[in-house]
Amino acid sequence: MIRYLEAGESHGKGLVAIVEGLPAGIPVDLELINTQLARRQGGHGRGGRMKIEKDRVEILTGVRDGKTLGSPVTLMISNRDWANWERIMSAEAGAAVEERVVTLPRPGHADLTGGIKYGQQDLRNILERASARETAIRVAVGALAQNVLRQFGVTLWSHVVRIGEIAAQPDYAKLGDALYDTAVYCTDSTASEAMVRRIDEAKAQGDTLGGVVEVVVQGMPLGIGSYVHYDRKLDGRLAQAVMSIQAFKGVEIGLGFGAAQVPGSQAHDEIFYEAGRGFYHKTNRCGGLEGSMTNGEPVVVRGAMKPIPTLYQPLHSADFLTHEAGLASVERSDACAVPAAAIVMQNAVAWTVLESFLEKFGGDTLAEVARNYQGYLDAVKAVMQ
Ligand code: EPS
Repeated sequence: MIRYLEAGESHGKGLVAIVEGLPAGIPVDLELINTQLARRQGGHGRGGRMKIEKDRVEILTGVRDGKTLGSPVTLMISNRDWANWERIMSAEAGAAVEERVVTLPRPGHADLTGGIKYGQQDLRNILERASARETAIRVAVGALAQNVLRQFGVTLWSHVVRIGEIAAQPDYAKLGDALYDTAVYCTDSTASEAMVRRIDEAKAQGDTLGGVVEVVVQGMPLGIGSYVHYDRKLDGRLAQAVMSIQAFKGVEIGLGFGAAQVPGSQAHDEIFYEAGRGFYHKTNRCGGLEGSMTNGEPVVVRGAMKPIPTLYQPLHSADFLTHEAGLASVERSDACAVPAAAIVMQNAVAWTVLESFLEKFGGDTLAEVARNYQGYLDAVKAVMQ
């Protein structure tokens, strides 16, 4: 129903996306998109590049008078750093490709395998696209999806639940806009202070830190996704969305890996019924997904991010061209981008949730989708009573 393509290099002119299939008549709140972009740039532990960039989205096509037209929507984010790279990254033959050449691949990055696979001599040609700079445009696309979802009362929040060895005790009452004014987007203020100290320590040691982030989707009606075939399963689609984010190495839904450690009596959510309210659960161990369909409870997804591979105290490497031993290349780095990754994951999940939502309720206009949605809610209500 909906799809998008996106492109862009980290130090190129900018990042672009073409989003196709959105219904006509969706109000587009640019502030919502730009707020998500600003949050992605924030969080304690970010490096020098974020002082250069001030990401704002530009809409080139598909929106008029503040509403989608049903035609493809083109989004663009300019790279301010382009001013410093224009000669080197130029598309024209004769670009200054002899400058800022990278030949010492970073362990854990795409550099080495990418260089071999794509037949390059300069590993810059790999890192430019592998860079997490790309997540800026994915956040813009996901924030556009959030514009659609909020028409139906679906809202998404993200927060940090672990940085390195410091784990938080989440306080879900604190999920809200004010969270993103805090240092590491963590709802546990004691853990938050410890995380800031730990990030400073890692930075001083020239090291980097990973962590775990969680996304909560509120307001999803039950029955989005499907159990009938592997590629309609919402669990699987969410896992793909999360694992497609740079540096993510694990994903969990609800209890996740924890469900493997407890007996069935503590792994599932018992079903209750109350006249007027219908069927309900008292717990949400399944993270809002049973049989790969939403069950009406909040959807809870976690992702694990490994530490960023660009270390100021670089790891051992070997030169791509001379094969001599050396230390991995480093220009600039973030000591910790886990808070930023929370925002990236929130928007990646928003896109996937919207895909499944529109598969069920899709139409050419917002009004048509709203009719389909309301008709379904009425049918659900009839069963509940
Ligand atoms: C990144 C390296 C750094 C990060 C970048 C991701 O870029 P630079 O080498 O220009 O300092 O700042 O992240 C972003 C630019 C961003 O917008 O998040 C990498 O190698 O993945």
